[in-house]
Amino acid sequence: MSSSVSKYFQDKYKPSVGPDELEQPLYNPDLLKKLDWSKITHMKNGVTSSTPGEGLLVRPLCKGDYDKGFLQLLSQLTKVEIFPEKKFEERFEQMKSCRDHYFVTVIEDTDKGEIVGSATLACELKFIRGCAKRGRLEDVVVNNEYRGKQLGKLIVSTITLLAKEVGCYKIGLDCKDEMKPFYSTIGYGSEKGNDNTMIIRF
Ligand code: 16G
Repeated sequence: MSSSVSKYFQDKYKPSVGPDELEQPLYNPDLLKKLDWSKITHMKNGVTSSTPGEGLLVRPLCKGDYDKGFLQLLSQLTKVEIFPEKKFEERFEQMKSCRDHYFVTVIEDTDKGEIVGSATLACELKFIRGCAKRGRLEDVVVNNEYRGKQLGKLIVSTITLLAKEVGCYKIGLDCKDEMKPFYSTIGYGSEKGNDNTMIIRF
């Protein structure tokens, strides 16, 4: 790559593709600049998506992130096969072609050039509530070695604010029971009489 993804975003932070095709962001990074952190009280030391901490960068997933340990990070959440880069690029393009639907957002350790946190906002278009949009918080993961830096709260709050910014009327999530206390510190909670997630696994 002629310059790193992180340098590109730090220096320019603009939506066009980078000097190398691999630097393509999944969605317009300007969206992250619009997030309103003013009402967020659970982050300490002024940490936001624009000021994530020394050597860290919050940005959209990029096509070149296959080489930055993105799949390896996801494998800390659930089963992930490490498939070839071509397959990653195909899935990336599929997601990108569903305009305004997938907002995979990552935290990069820019010193190491490694993805250390990730979460996805998936938007579902509906006919109800005047053709509303519902957000889903998916695939939240932070590298175990980066505990204690508020990165979990940072990535989840970023996705929550992003959902608001793109016009979702609500955002929800499924998680393991043990994670409920964590999400409740960030404003997520059960609704009375509406607290059931039911699934069939295939
Ligand atoms: C968790 C994730 C979900 C992910 C699933 C994978 C959050 C908030 N929830 O429930 O997004 O897809 O784990 O587990 O990140 P599975 O592979 O067993 O379905």
